[in-house]
Amino acid sequence: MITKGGCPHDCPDTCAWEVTVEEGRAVKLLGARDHPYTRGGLCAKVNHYLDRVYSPDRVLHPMRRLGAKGEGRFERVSWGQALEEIAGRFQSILEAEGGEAILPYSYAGNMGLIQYAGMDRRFFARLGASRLARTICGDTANAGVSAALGTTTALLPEDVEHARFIVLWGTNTLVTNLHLWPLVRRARSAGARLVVVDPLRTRTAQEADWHVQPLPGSDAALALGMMHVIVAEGLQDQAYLDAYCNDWPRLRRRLEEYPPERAARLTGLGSEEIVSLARAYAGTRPALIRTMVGPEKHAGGAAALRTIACLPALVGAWRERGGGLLHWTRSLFSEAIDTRAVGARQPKTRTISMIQIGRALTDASLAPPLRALFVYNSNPAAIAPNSNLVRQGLARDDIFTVVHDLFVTETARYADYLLPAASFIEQTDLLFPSGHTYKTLNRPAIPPEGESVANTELFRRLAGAMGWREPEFEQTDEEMIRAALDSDHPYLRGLSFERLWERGWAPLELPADRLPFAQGGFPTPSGRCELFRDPEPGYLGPPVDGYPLTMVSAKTALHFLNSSYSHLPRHARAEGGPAVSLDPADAAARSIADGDSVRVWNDRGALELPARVGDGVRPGVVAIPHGYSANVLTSDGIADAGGGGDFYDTRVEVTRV
Ligand SMILES: Nc1nc2c(c(=O)[nH]1)N[C@H]1C(S)=C(S)[C@@H](COP(=O)(O)OP(=O)(O)OC[C@H]3O[C@@H](n4cnc5c(=O)[nH]c(N)nc54)[C@H](O)[C@@H]3O)O[C@H]1N2
Ligand SMILES: Nc1nc2c(c(=O)[nH]1)N[C@H]1C(S)=C(S)[C@@H](COP(=O)(O)OP(=O)(O)OC[C@H]3O[C@@H](n4cnc5c(=O)[nH]c(N)nc54)[C@H](O)[C@@H]3O)O[C@H]1N2
Ligand SMILES: [Mo]
Repeated sequence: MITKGGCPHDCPDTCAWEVTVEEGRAVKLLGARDHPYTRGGLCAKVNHYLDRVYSPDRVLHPMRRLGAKGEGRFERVSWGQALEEIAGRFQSILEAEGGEAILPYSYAGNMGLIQYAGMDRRFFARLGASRLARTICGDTANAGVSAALGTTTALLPEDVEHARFIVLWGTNTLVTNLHLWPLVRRARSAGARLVVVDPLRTRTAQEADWHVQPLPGSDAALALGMMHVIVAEGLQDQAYLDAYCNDWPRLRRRLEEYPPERAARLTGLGSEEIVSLARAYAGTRPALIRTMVGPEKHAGGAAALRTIACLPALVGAWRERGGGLLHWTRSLFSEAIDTRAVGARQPKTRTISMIQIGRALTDASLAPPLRALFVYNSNPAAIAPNSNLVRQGLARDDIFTVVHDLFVTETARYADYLLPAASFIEQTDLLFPSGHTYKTLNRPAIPPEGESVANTELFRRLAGAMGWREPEFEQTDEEMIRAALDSDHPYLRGLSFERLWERGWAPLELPADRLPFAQGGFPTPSGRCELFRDPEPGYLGPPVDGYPLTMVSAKTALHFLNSSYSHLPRHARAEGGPAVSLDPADAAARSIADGDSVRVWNDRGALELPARVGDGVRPGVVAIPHGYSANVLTSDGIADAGGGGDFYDTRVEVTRV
């Protein structure tokens, strides 16, 4: 039997798949060939998703901690016992300290509509728990892009093949957004030139016609330097600026501060390279810039993205198909789908940043103090910055910790109760991607393994154990999805739950001749592209904390998804273990040779790793792939807008051991 579904991972591609089940066991999981965007392809991670489903290490029963927090020793208990004890603890915390002493911690381990945010939001709202600022990914970039454009959705991926100049600006398409690549390839075979702007020589950068390698965090300076050249040479589209943009005179004055020589100093590039890039960008049409989240993870991340987002207006790139900025597509779905129907109105309790969870868990002055932490859809001990501090917080015996996951993750080792989560092929959800415009219905191919449950079911059970009888806790998964689809928005024209169930996926009904902003119409309050509102376009300068090298820990691990899959032998083997990449000059200055064992360290922690000396990074930069332990070293500051982190501003020293 074949069941249609799709991948709810935190990834722009949201691939459609088909699962073959024989005698109750899933034996094959393949990309759905009829899907117009993902076209039967999956990725190096999900090609072996069934390894995850049937892993001998999977958590299949509720477990209670034995031994000390962090040891990861558990004993099996029944669901009844686990629910009763968790509900009991929550009740006594409610009575003693109030709901704010309880903190949910979740992110996008599952990005589906109802498994990302659904029953859980209702549960924590009813509890009056502290709120979590879920800003670890995209919010800073989005703050920058929407300050300029009024939206986070402009071009669509299908526009890429019409472009003749493509800039992948701080995004590693071949690793993180694989299904965009065929469109890039098609544009290139029609003559497009491909530029990658990235301090690392990623797989994607290696494939580019031109790899521009600025210092991390310096994109605003690069974009302003390009703009300076464009304006100095009269290459701007003055008619577009006058008709559709605000604050051109102020931007123009700001540009005077960024002649190419200064931009070169700030970015660590040559000024000729900035001049050539500016001329090529302004002189080739259509010109498309693709952004995701790489450049956001800096103190000036929002200013960087907002400055980049102003470039298309400066040269009038929006005028033709294939010109402009491609960022996300998700806002199209949130306009059309009634997401409020599945969540809950959150009471105005205090908010704690997920970026600074280490600080919150170790802050003795919090009032009320944190007494319980409930982790699901995330692995904060591995993915949140400054992870030694996070672990110090997780080790506290006076914070009751529940974790719901499929594996004994770094975080789960600290759990008082570890509850088994269902895999993607064992649950129902509506998937709406951030990287294309086809929604997918994920149908369960097999029943949950062992005693595992989907997030929705977990919080239904917990609400029951709390004695809450409101109908919102009785709604089934299907009812929740139907409620969200019950919308007369034109993008959903002709769509029904039944049709989705049958076919697996459906496109959003978008206008065929969609040419956003060709004639202005920006969804900003003024209706114009805002060239100079908060955050102002400008360069905030390099990080200041002492150490000489900047460490970028980006998503270069092809076989991991953040920390997911790092626990599976096949994926871990294919990835080959962590290492630190160094530029030959930086290595020589420290007497480090390729393969040497080195210590990478700063005030927050230290890692001992093999050194990879070569062209993987530019001078002044080192790189450790995200998904291992890089966060022992990372900075836990907050970016200039949107609440994101400054992970890639981390400064370190490297010493041979
Ligand atoms: N294989 C795989 N795929 C994934 C993921 C994964 O972990 N593994 N994660 C998923 C998630 S959660 C997300 S958010 C997306 C992210 O997708 P991307 O945004 O493409 O990924 P990142 O690795 O965060 O950043 C992209 C690049 O930005 C570069 N970069 C860092 N700082 C700067 C800077 O200041 N300027 C410039 N120009 N570039 C900079 C990094 O070196 C990196 O190569 O990928 C998703 N897809
Ligand atoms: N150093 C560094 N740190 C980073 C980044 C970086 O580039 N560098 N990137 C940041 C970014 S962009 C992001 S998005 C975050 C990602 O951070 P997280 O969202 O925490 O990502 P994962 O490590 O994949 O952890 C997801 C967990 O959810 C579990 N899970 C999967 N499905 C389900 C489910 O249905 N139910 C439950 N209960 N659990 C499930 C998985 O098993 C996994 O343990 O990391 C951030 N941290
Ligand atoms: Mo992310």
